Amino acid sequence: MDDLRDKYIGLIANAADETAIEDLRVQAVGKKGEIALKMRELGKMTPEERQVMGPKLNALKDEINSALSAKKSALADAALDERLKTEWLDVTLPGRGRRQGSIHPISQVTEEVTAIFADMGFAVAEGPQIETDWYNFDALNIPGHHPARAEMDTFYTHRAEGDNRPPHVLRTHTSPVQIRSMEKQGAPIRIICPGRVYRADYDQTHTPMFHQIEGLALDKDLSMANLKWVLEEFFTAFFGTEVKTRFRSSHFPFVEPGAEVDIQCKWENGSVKVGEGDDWLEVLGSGMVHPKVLEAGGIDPNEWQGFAFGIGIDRLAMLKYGIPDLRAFFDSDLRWLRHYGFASLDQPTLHGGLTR
Ligand code: 2U9
Repeated sequence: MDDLRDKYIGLIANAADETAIEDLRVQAVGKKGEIALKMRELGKMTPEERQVMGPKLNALKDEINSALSAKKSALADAALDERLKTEWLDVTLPGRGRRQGSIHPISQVTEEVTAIFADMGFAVAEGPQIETDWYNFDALNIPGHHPARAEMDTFYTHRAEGDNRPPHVLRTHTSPVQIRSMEKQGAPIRIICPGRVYRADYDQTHTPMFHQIEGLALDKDLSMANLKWVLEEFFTAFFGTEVKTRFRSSHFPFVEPGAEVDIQCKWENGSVKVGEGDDWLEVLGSGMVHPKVLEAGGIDPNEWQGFAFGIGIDRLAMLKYGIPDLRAFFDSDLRWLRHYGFASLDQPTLHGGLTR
């Protein structure tokens, strides 16, 4: 028994790793190990011998088990020490700074415009960017042969060969959203519809995708006077200074009468200042909703009437924040975004002030 003890205590002391320890455990105290074999021999002994050898064998088994677990944890400690030597971490080092994103001027201006119109009782409505030609054109009093269809440089989707239905279009304005809202909600209604629109055009002042906000107000007794007040109220809040407007008669198929609206401005060293001077800058189109358009939206033109307008958001952002080239809006250039972007906590509210 002493030989057995010396053998295993020695082997355990020299074990190189946890696998060796496990092998020794099986060999010494496992089910078919040496101690188990000795235990089996107890059966052949006299009761007196068994009384002496039984407790001795158990004590030896306990001693080997303790030596095994002591060696096992010593090996684990040594392995951890070895790792800590190479994998140490200096917790006093300063953290790595993370770059903060910024709010794109178009998102910022959309929020600003929305906050101003919300204050005048307008809710936000949204709709699909891929539209049927009925919602994008026919419902807006632009029938199939109308020259406005060609003028709008529309993007058409592809139809399978043999499918003769008119193709869907990428909406050329957000007006289909107003038609859908009239169908769903009826009158009275007061909504603004911000969103992406698409026209096949590309130069310094046009991109094939751009952003509009259109407004629609229908009630029993609305007139151009209400339209003028709403727009003047909007421009004054948006530019933070009183802005005069000029209405010029104009034609759009979806309104009658129609008007283009200019805002008061001054040109100074090649840049424009809104709300000062004697010059005029065209910024939006508007008018009283055409009776045929009301009918297309399921609304009785003998009972209801109202006004609508459309503004380019990108244009508004360029004007307010002095951004020169429209194309840079969509280049995803991080330097541009850092320069013209807004802090994410700088959310526009009427009470917090809309400008930086
Ligand atoms: C419905 C009825 C009438 C919205 C209108 C315009 C005139 C207009 C342009 C301004 C700048 C588009 O982004 S832009 O190039 N928009 O000139 N928009 S009236 O009239 C509507 C819309 C929907 C149901």
